[in-house]
Amino acid sequence: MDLKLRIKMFRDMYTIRVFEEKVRVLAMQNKLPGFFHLYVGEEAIAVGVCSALNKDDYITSTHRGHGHLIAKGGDINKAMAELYGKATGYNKGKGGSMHIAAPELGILGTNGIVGGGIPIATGAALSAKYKKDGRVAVAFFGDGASNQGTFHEAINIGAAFNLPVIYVCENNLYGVSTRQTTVRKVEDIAVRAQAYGIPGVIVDGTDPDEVYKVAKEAVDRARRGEGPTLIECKTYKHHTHFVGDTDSYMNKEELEAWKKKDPIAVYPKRLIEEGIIDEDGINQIKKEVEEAIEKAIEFSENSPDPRPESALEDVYAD
Ligand SMILES: Cc1ncc(C[n+]2csc(CCOP(=O)(O)OP(=O)(O)O)c2C)c(N)n1
Ligand SMILES: [Mg+2]
Repeated sequence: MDLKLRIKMFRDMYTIRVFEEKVRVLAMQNKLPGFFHLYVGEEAIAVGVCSALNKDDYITSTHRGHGHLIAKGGDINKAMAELYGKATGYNKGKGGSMHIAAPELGILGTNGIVGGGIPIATGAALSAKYKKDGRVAVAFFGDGASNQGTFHEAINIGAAFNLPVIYVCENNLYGVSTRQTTVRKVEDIAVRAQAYGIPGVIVDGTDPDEVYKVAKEAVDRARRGEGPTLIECKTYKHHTHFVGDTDSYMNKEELEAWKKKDPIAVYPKRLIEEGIIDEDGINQIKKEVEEAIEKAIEFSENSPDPRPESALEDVYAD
C-alpha cells in the first residue's frame, strides 16, 4: 500500500479525533446549537473506506457523520462553521451536525434518520449505473440501522440490480443504550448479506489498513459491475451516544479493552515500527492538525450568523 496514503490516513484520523474532541468541549460550553454524536474511536472506518474512493464517488452518512465528511475531503472550516450554525458553513448554517451535505465532494449528507442514508446511496448507485459514469456509492450506517426496513429493502435492490454500492456497517455494539445483540438474533451483521446473494465481510474497524483493504476490494468489484458488498466493521465509540448523554449504560471494562485498540494510539506506532515515518514526523502532523482545528474554530466564531431572510432561500417545495 502506498506509504504516502498511509501517512495521510493517520493525518485524517487525527483530524477527526481532534475535531470531535473540540466539538465535545464546545457543545458542553453551549457554544454550539443542537445535538452532537461523536465518532471518537471509529475513525479508522471512515478513513479506511474513503481512502479507497475517488473524489466524485458518493457517500451517505449518519447522525454520527462528522468523520465521514472529513474523511471524504470535507473542509474543516466549513464543517465547523456549519456546526456553529454560521452562514459560512457547508449549508449556510441550516443543516447543522445531522444534515451536512457537500455534493461537490459526493457527500450526499449526514442524516438524522437512522437507516435513511442506505436507500439514498443505493439510488445514487442506480444513477451511476444508468449514466455509466463509473462512480460508486458507499452507505455508512450503524448496527442499529441494520434492523431497519430501509437496510433490507435497499440491499435487496442493490443486489438484484448489481449496483455499484458498498454497504458499510459500523457495528459499535450499541444503539443508544440498547446492546444490539439483545434485539438481534445473529451475532454478526455480515451474515445478512447471504440473504441477498452478495458477499458479507467482517473487518477490524480499528485498523485502517485492514478497512482500506476490504473497502478497495469491494470498490473494485462494484466498479467492475459485479454488485454490492456488505462490510461489517467491528468498532466501539469512546463517548456516550450524544454529547451530554448519561454514561450509565456504558460498560467501563469493555470501553477500556477497546481503548487498547484505539487507532490514534496504535496506528502511528505501527508506522514508526515499519520505518514509514519517525516520532518527529508524527508530532509534526499532530501539531499541524491541532493548529488547523483551532483556526477552524476561530473562523467559525468570526463568521456571520445567517441573515433571517436566508431561511426562505435554497428551499424547494413541489
Ligand atoms: C428512524 C429513526 N428511529 C429512531 C431514531 C432515534 N435514534 C437516533 S440514533 C439511534 C441509534 C442508532 O444506533 P446505530 O444505528 O447503531 O448507530 P450509532 O449511534 O451506534 O452509531 C436512534 C434509535 C432516529 N433518529 N431515527
Ligand atoms: Mg451502534
